[in-house]
Amino acid sequence: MAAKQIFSLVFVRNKSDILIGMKKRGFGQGKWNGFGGKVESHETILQGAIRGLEEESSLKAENLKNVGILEFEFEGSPTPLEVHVFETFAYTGTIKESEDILPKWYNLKDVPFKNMWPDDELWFPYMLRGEFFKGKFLYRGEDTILKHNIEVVDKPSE
Ligand code: 6OG
Repeated sequence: MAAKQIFSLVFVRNKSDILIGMKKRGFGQGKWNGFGGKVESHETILQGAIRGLEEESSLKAENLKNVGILEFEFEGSPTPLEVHVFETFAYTGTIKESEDILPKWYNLKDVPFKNMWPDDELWFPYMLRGEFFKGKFLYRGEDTILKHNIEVVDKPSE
């Protein structure tokens, strides 16, 4: 099996709302998701998360908190994805649309799961409860989860 690809995924929140972005092109096109992307070899995962959020929304995060880890395998692909999920309630800057992403606030009661990666609906409740989670998903294409497992684990030390 090839080495994992490491990604960040950042959600900006306040008490009742969550900021997500519609991916306008590339992998995950047409889906709402958090912000982020591939972590580069010269940066830490946290640095990659801060950079990814800023590139895609123009916001600078303060106090990013790691809330969970997701591992995705795609049928027929040798390279799993390891996605490190972060949230922040504190940020500076003004939200701006980028070439790739259209950001939008949603009330937590109206999160558009039908237009998101199907795994989101399964692990969002852990994030919203503040439970550190580890999820594993096997996908067929972009829309079908063949197998999954989510567990609450101790948060790894940073
Ligand atoms: P860029 O292509 O924007 O990075 N990502 C996923 N997120 C969820 N919720 N489910 C998946 O199921 C995902 N696969 C990838 C990681 C892609 C962004 O999308 C996330 C990155 O934040 C398969 O550089």
